[in-house]
Amino acid sequence: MFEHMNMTEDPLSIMADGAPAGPEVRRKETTFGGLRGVFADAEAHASIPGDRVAYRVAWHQAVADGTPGGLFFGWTELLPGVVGAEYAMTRGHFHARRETAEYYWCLSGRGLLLLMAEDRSLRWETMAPGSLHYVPGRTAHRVVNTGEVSLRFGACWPSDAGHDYESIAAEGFSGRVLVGPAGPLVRTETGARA
Ligand code: M6P
Ligand code: ZN
Repeated sequence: MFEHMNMTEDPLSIMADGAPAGPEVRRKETTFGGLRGVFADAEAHASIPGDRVAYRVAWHQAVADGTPGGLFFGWTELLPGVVGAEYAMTRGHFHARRETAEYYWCLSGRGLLLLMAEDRSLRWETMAPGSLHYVPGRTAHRVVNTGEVSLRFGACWPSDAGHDYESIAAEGFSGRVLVGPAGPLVRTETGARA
């Protein structure tokens, strides 16, 4: 008879909404107040209460940030919404260690994953339940919720990847996702594309 062999009191698990739970799981909420300068329409952004949650992240962090060889396992819930003509989105980032990659997978909702190379060339992938996305190294990534319900997605990235938000704060992404007459419209620096 094996009774609770190797079982810890407080195991790691994934909850019904896809979020990790258990020891070493951290959580962070990003409010609209913390996203100043991210949306094109500053006036529309200023009209949204600064304490309104834009998205929440939970991640399992078994090792210290920056440790080579480890992995972080994350989950993000991006609430639906529009700021001016632009859909709600994450801040987006390059990895501080530029060569490191990441997986994203969509759990619920609908959106677009913007992928911008260092030369600012932009492409995007549709996120829908079951979609899996490989973010290569040297590629900034941002998620846009183009639906009417929360967009929830999982993520897994190297524990030494780090986040570089400064490059995005300085230069932005080379395209924005706008509410178009027939659904989302991606407006790039070089022109509008559906
Ligand atoms: C995913 C991962 C995290 C990231 C989060 C929110 O869960 O990529 O590393 O922090 O999304 O994205 P951002 O950091 O761009 O706000
Ligand atoms: Zn990342």
